[in-house]
This record gives sequence, C-alpha cells and structure tokens, in this order.
Amino acid sequence: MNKEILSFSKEVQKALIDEQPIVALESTIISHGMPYPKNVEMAKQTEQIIRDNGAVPATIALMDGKIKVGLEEEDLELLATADNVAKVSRRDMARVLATKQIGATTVATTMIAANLAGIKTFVTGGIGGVHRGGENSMDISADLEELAQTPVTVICAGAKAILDLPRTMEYLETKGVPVAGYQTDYLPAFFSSTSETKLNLRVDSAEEIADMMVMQEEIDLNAGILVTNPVPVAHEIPHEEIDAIIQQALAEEKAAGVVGKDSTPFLLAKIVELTEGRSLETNIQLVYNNARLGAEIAVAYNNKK
Ligand code: PSU
Ligand code: MN
Repeated sequence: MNKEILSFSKEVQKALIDEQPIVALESTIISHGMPYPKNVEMAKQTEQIIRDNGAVPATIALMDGKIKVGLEEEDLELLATADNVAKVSRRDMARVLATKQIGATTVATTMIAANLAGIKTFVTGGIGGVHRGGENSMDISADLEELAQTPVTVICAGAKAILDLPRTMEYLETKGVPVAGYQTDYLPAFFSSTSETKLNLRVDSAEEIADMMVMQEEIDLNAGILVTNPVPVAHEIPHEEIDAIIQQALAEEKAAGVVGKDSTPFLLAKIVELTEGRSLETNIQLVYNNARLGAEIAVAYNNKK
C-alpha cells in the first residue's frame, strides 16, 4: 500500500507519533445522516468529547484524491453543506479517489481508512445491516462484510429498527463478528435503548473490550468487533412510539421508489420529519454517548500495548 494516499491532520499525525489513543469518526453521518447545521455542531462536539475523555479524534473523509484522517473545521463545514458529496462505501472508494471527488465515508470505508492509518477504535451512531425485506431485495449493507474482514472495533448504538435486527445478527454470526452489548443483554435499537433481540455477549467495562481487541490480534483473526452501546434512557424514543413512525417512513420510501444507497439517508430524513426533530436529538445524544465509551476503549487498549 502506498501510504501517500493518507493525509493526516497535525493533531492526528502528532498522536500517531506519540502513540496516543485515537478514535476514528465517519463522515456519512455528517453529509447524509443529519441536516445542517446540527450535523456540523454534532461533528465538532463529538470530537471535543473524545478529547475530553483522553483520546484524539480522527474524522475521516475523501478529498482531493486523498484519504484525509483528521479534518480541519473548514473540511467539516464543507462536508456538512456541500450538495455534491458522494456517499462512499467500499465499492465506490477507488473511483471517488481517482476522480478527486469529495466523499463521505460510511462505516465500511471508515474502517478501511482507520485500519490503513493504524487506528483501532471507531465511533459512530448506527451501522448498516440487513434491510427489512432483505431476504428478497438482498439489500445488505457492506458494513457487515467489512466488520468480518477489517480489524477495527466499532462502537455504535446498535442498528436502527428500519433494519431487520434478527437477520442482521444472524449475518454477523455467520461472518464471525463478535457483537458485545455494553452493560446490556439485549441489542440496543438505536433510537430505543433495547430490543427483543438477545445478545450472546455482554461486557461491563471498556477494559473487557480492550482485552478482546488484544486477543483478536493475538490469534490473527483480522476481523472487527462490534460494541453496541444503548442510548441513555432519558434520550430514547421508546419502541412503541418509533415503530409506527418507521412503518410510515418505509411505506413512503416504497411509494417514492427509493432503493440502494439512498435508502438509509431517505429513511433517516423522513423519520426526523415525522418526529418533528425529536429523532435528530436522540441521534445526536447517542453519538455523544458512544464518543465517551469509544474514548475510554481507545485509552484502555492503548494502555495494553
Ligand atoms: N445509520 C445512521 N446514520 C447514518 C448511517 C447509518 O443512523 O448516517 C450511515 C453510515 O455511514 C452507515 C451507512 O455506514 O449509513 C450504511 O449505508 P448502507 O446501508 O447503504 O450501507
Ligand atoms: Mn444497501
């Protein structure tokens, strides 16, 4: 690999040299996951929470034919406002880099970039998964395959109930991806702190996750770990409430004929509209909660090296 393809911010460059704990962050959540200006506020505040908890944030995006690891404020602003930002998953990466387009990285591509940069911990909101009806449409996020083949630990709030949660878990089981519930026995469902899907693995501290990360390396599994961290109950939207809204969003998606990579952004925006912004507040709070845990995990892992 030609490391010239990576372009580091000063803050991240220094952290790598000094062997400080680093947390990667994605940019699709900024460009395609939330409206302006909440998206850029969220991005900056998430970075600050990571710093306040003893780690260095590295938000990732594709710009000028480079994988930028660590963004300046004007980069975040551009990603938050420009309407020509590509949503870049694994299959799109080479083309967007070759044509020097602006690209926002999904969970899959942020994992690829973090791994190239030597960053082991990555915080996001929610991962992609098996969409409802995925047994027919075969709409399964490339995020799941990436977790199976790239050694980065991803901290999320579970998967949104716009997805088929039991099938998403089956897929990850087949691919050998450990899915840990942080202080919970049930899979958190993004807007809701819990779901009916029971997990096989519960961890109660960042330390336990760091131990697993070290062991995955020791046995050369070359695969990720998924940590699911429930949204704080004070900020959740209970199941019963969000389910009806999700049903309506899915019906509107079908009527509008939206498919493929446009599905997740369409559904998220529709849910924000239907909840009059409440889902956006929940989304932001769960990212902050993940940032705190992600920083703790990065620090715990760094202490073991
Ligand atoms: N879930 C969210 N917000 C997001 C995404 C998921 O709540 O912004 C983004 C992430 O970048 C994730 C991607 O990797 O959507 C999944 O898209 P797809 O299903 O097309 O792989
Ligand atoms: Mn898809």
